[in-house]
Order: sequence, then structure tokens, then C-alpha cells
Amino acid sequence: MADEYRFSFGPWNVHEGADPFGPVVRPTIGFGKKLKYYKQLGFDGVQFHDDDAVPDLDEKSDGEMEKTAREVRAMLDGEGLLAEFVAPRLWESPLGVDGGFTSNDPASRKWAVGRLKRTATIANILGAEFIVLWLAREGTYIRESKNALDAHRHLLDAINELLEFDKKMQIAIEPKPNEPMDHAYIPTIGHALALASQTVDPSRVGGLIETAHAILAGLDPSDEMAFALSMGKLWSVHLNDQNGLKFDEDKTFGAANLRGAYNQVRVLELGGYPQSGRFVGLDVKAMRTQPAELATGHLSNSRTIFLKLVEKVRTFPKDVESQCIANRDYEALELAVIEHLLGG
Ligand code: 3MF
Ligand code: MG
Repeated sequence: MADEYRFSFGPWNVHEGADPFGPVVRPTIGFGKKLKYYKQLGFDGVQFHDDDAVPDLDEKSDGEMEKTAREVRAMLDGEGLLAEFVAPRLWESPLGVDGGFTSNDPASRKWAVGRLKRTATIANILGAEFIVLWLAREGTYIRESKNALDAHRHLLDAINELLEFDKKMQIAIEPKPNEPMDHAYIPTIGHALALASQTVDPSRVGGLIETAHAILAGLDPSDEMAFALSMGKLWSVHLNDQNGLKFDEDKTFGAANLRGAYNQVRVLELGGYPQSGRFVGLDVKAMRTQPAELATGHLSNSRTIFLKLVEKVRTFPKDVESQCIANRDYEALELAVIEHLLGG
């Protein structure tokens, strides 16, 4: 099983523990050292923000950007790692304070589309086949601050501009309903794929589904994944867990809702996800309480739990399942699932 699935994470998943209410609690680990962790923890793919690959991107010329990206590519090759995707990080710049693509300020919108194109260039150099668009600040704190119709048109225009700029690059939209904004545009995979269908090349626009984001939208992550899988549009996942409607916790996969995690693995198996060659991304965060020397367990534990759940899915008695379904006895089916998960 471990060799059927490929796993990835981003450098931001090994982090110093700062949160909105307190500073860092662990020392910073350099990118080169983080790369060494990947294979040790059982991972083959690296997810990037554009400025994870090229720090201070806005201050760099195209030539400087490409040189840095080539150096990162050499580091990846040296470690035997693959770049899965690159995502433009628009939410940290003052220019993106009110969003990039949907900002009311035309200068911000222009900058955001420019960053999207630069992200494609970086992705090509790193060998990543797609860009991820997490639309962090593309939303509002108060409804009256933007014209939502214009905002959606601006999003479509930005994606089209990228598809025209780079005729091969693909885009996976990572929907999230809120945080950092009160409400974000494109809150679910349904919105993302509807937007995709309106672009100049729908075949190059798909989705990445994060467990916590779906739960924050009040939806079942496994159904969100199944929806995308049924259309051949699940291009990556950010598996993690989330204990109800609160801030985006990025907990270890399966740690809050083991049965929910089982069902996510079940639809990935039903949808032939491992055969697609796509990565299982784990967008998990270590608890702030975790000592520095123990701050990667959330990644290896998430992978271990995932693989144990693959085994649970594959060993669930199919005859019991079909008998319960034939009898329409979902009470019995439920007990069988719970007993199977409990190992009894
Ligand atoms: C925010 C996220 C992000 C995105 C990442 C790539 C920090 O809730 O999940 O992770 O996944 O920026 O798009
Ligand atoms: Mg994510």
C-alpha cells in the first residue's frame, strides 16, 4: 500500500508554532534542512508557494527569479524529490490586503495576475504540472465592500489570462469558505468546478480539496472529493482534520473524526486515486505545544493513519456490505463499519 500512494507536504507544514495570539515557539528550520525530512518521513512530493521557492519574489527580476528557481530544482533533483505544485501566495503582501484578483484596486489586480504568471514560470522550472489557487483574501469582511458579480468576473478573467499565457499549465482551485476573510468567494468544489467550466480551457482547471475547508463549509469532505473524482477533477488533496466549526486547525489526519477520515480514504479508493499517480497531500500543523525536536510527528502520523485506513477500507467485508444494502439494513452496516474500525 505504501508504494501505491505518493505523499506530499509543503515547507509551511514544518513550522515555528506562531498563532494569532502568540509568537514563534520553535526555531526556524532552513529550506535545505526541511528537504532532508521528506524521504525520512516517507514523502516524495514537495508543495510550494511561489515565494517558498523564490523568497522576496516581488523584489526580484525575471532573471533572478528563474536563477533561484533553477537552484531549487537542483536541490529537489539532488534529494530525489518532485515538485507537486506551486501556489501564488498573494495574501501576505500589502498589495493583496483586500485580495488580489478581486481587489477594488486595479493596481492590485494587475499585480496578482502578474504573480500568477510568475508562478507558472516557477512551476515549469521546478517541473510542477499545476498551480494551486487558494483564494485566501478573495472575499470580504463586509458584504458592501465589493461588487460580488465583478469579483467573480475578475476571477474568471485572471484564470483565463493564465491559461492563455501558458498553454500547458493547469490550475487546481483549493476552495475554502472563510478565514482569513469573513466570507471567501468560491467556497466549495462545486463553485470551483462551475467557474472552471466557464474558462477558455475547462480541461485545464480542476480542484484540490482540503478536509478542514470542507468541514468549515459544513460539508462532508468525502462527498466533496467524490464530486470532483466523478468528474476527473480531483487533482490533489489536503488531508487533515478539523474539530467542528472554529478556526482552521489543520489537525493530524483522522485525529478528530476517524470515521470521516475512513470515508475520505474510501472515496479515494473508489475513485482510483492512487492509479491516477496524483499525490496525497497532508496539510497538517504540529501543535504549538510540540517541542522542536518532535515537531514532524504530525506528518508521519498522518501518513501512517492514512495507510492504516487504506487497509481498513480494503479489508471491510464486501459480503456484509452488500447484504446490509440489499436488506436496506443500514443500522447493521453502521455497526459493521464501527466494529471494523475498532478492530473487533
Ligand atoms: C489555508 C491553506 C493553505 C493552502 C496553501 C496552498 C497554508 O487554509 O490550506 O495552506 O493549502 O496555501 O494553496
Ligand atoms: Mg490547504
